[in-house]
Amino acid sequence: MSNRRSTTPIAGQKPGTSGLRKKTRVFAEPGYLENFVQSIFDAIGGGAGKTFVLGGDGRYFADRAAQVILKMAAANGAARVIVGQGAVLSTPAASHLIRLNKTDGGFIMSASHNPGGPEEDFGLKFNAANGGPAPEALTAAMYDASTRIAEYRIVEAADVDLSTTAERDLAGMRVTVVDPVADYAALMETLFDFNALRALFKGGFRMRFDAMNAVTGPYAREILENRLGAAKGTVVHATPLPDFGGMHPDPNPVWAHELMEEMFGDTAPDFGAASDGDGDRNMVVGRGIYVSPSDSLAVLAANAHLAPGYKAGLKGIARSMPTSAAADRVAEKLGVAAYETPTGWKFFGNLLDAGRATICGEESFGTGSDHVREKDGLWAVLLWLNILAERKETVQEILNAHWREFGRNYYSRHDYEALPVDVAERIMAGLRDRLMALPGRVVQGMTVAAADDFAYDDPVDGSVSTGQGLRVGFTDGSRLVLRLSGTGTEGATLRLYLERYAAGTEGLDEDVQAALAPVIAAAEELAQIRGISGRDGPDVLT
Ligand code: VG1
Ligand code: CO
Repeated sequence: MSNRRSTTPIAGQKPGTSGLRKKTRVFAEPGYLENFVQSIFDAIGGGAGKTFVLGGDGRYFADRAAQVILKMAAANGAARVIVGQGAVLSTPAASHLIRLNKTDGGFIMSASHNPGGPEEDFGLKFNAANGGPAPEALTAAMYDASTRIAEYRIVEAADVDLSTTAERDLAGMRVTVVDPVADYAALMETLFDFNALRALFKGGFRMRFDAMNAVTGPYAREILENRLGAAKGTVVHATPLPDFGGMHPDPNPVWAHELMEEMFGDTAPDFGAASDGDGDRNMVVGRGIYVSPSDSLAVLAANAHLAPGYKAGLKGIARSMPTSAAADRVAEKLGVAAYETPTGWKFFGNLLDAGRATICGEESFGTGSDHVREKDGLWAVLLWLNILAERKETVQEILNAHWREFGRNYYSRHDYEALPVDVAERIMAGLRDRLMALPGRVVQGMTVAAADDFAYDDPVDGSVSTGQGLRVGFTDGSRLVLRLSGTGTEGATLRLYLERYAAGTEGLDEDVQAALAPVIAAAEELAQIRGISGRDGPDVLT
């Protein structure tokens, strides 16, 4: 029987900030997943003779999607697919397997921090041979293919047993089912001083890692509890569940509130951390102190040399545009280059491949390095632990010292979720139209220094990405940025990013929202988010 099935294009298969994300029921519609997977094969020049990695965060529908992807890989002539047992792989672990096995790329089934379940979200993204998310040119080619598709290929075969590690065969294609954790854990052992970390825990150091019923549970248990000797029970919500147990696996103070309560309570351990659905994000909390992701990036960059994997120093530091400039100050001090890229990890790939940057980060709880080509939640936690072990100080002491040395970039993101698309676009258009006239104007006592719609010229391949966020900078270093989310599946989410710099040594201990009050007021004056949307305030504040 022929492997070819005729089909017609389905509208809207356009990958966003990180792959294609839709409601699960949309992905489950007949032909939806098949069309997109074939569009990926078409965009990469076919699958013949190639090797791929396959895995995901274990969310609802992933078990069925994995079988479809395997059967389509076989029909497209792939030689081999390396699959995480149970079709599970964290995003950084998938990136590592792509690189370790020198494969042609990988399929990651995840909608990351979006909730999972039949009524929630599913997603699929393709990573290239460098282990990183497909760059814009490739995602554009996928979308283009999806608008012209006429047939897809799939073999008729029984489902492949993915429940145990083994070599299997699917219509002549090798399927290698691997332990999702082993190679990743081995990589971590090469980067961090596991002896020092074992000594730290042996000395009574206590931590809580909230895996939020998502993919990092088995990784964190193996590394923190089994290899490093952290007390049993250090990892909570450690079993990945298809609906994340109803949790919203987004590691921020709002969704990881259980961890926040623990860390601000009387019996708080020394260190707390949480991760997202697919394991690439991290939130870090000290006893009684929350570490903003932008500060975390800066502290990690400033102290990375304390971990064995980075003792030679950093080649450069890259951050996404809306991320605070705290990391730039570290780069300046270290005498290395600082890069500012659009939102989304795909823009760091070229800098990492070219050896221009070692550490990268985003304000959205993402940090990583050149060890893989994705952000990596557990990596960030281990680097923090390595730094704590070496400096023998608390998180609070380390942050205080950092701010005294570099000054403090007060920072917050205000999200307005599920706005009607036309309302969100009206707000964006209103500010965009006023940008040109803003320089020199005084708003809330601050003078606008520059205002633009961010465009990125990739210094490695010369590609240009426009329309990446509206930014207004003030002469005192304050800044506001407005952009639309590219990961949501319902309406439009508007993100307002706010920043104010305090050089110190006075004024380093203010309440963040209070410190940002003039910038918040300036944003409302210039963009009228509340005015136009009729909302009282943001839904989520990080
Ligand atoms: C969000 C974050 C962005 C991150 C992306 C994927 O995108 O802002 O920094 O790279 O999610 O992260 P957006 O377009 O919604 O702002 V993940 O952990 O969802 O893969
Ligand atoms: Co994620």
